Amino acid sequence: MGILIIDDAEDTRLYLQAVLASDGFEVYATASAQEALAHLQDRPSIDLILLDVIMPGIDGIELCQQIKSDAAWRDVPVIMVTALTNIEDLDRAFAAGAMDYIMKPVKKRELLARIRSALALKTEMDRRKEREEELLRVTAELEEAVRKLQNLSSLDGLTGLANRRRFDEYLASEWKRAIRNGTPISLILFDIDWFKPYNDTYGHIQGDDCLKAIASLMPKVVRRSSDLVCRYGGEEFAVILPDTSQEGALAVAESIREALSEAGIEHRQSPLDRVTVSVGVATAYPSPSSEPVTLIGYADEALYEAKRQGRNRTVE
Ligand code: GH3
Ligand code: MG
Ligand code: MG
Ligand code: MG
Repeated sequence: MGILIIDDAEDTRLYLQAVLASDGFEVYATASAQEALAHLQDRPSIDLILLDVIMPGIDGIELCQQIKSDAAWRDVPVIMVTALTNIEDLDRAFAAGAMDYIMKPVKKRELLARIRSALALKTEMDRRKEREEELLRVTAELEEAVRKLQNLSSLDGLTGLANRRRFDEYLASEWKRAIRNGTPISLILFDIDWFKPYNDTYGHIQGDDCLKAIASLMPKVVRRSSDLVCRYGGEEFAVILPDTSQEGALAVAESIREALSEAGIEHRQSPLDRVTVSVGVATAYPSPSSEPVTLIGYADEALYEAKRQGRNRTVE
């Protein structure tokens, strides 16, 4: 254990040094604040500081303040060594961060007892700090794991879009918000045209790739951060558009349909020789007596109508 003595009186320094060295401590003696600071810079392995109060230049209390305001030394316990006449300074010494004090003339047994108890307190504080840091780390890891699980449980594994569970949650919460704010909410449902023949022709793996390709087109056409694109079912997708009128939703729906058609994914069994989608759009002004399921019903009817009218079109 390394102890740094700071005292301008040589006899005190020599005495403290002798007592501590004979008790097995590694002792460093300095005669001024400047000398002590230089020593601390060079030798960081100091476990405790014995600090005289009255010294020419920077006195003990000011030095204690300096040490305690430096992150590198903050945790090193400081014991003030003071003459009876400086007892009024003790309040200031404790305010400056001193852990304990000892009166001059220093008695050997008291000195060793106070040093041991300061070092024990320091060890206990270190242990507590370690436990707190460990607890913080574990808490952060746990929060991260919970976030990951929440993500996993709300995302569709194939496309990375929101899944049906997330769709239901988001629609319910946005429905409530729309009631509070008196704003509309729109829903787009779209379904791949002739997808069964697509799978039959190209195989299920390419069918999956087609679903992924469609999902990856979505960020370009659905841009508001409050909009949520979901994989609603097998080859059916949904977009929840909070605070969006019928007109706005129709524009988004048409840009989805066009973007897909323009992507030109080959589909020999489709009349247009490429993958297309049919789109249904519905808009509601939610009220406390209404339910989100009615909006889904309207969008579904519109989608069915788009299929009936020949596919690759949007119906509201
Ligand atoms: P329509 O134009 O009327 O929508 O005809 P369709 O053939 O697309 O409709 P249908 O509902 O008969 O077929 C949907 C097909 O989508 C059947 C099913 O095998 C396929 N499908 C559903 N989910 C997946 C999936 O995750 N991967 C693949 N590859 N195919 C899927
Ligand atoms: Mg002095
Ligand atoms: Mg379908
Ligand atoms: Mg289909």
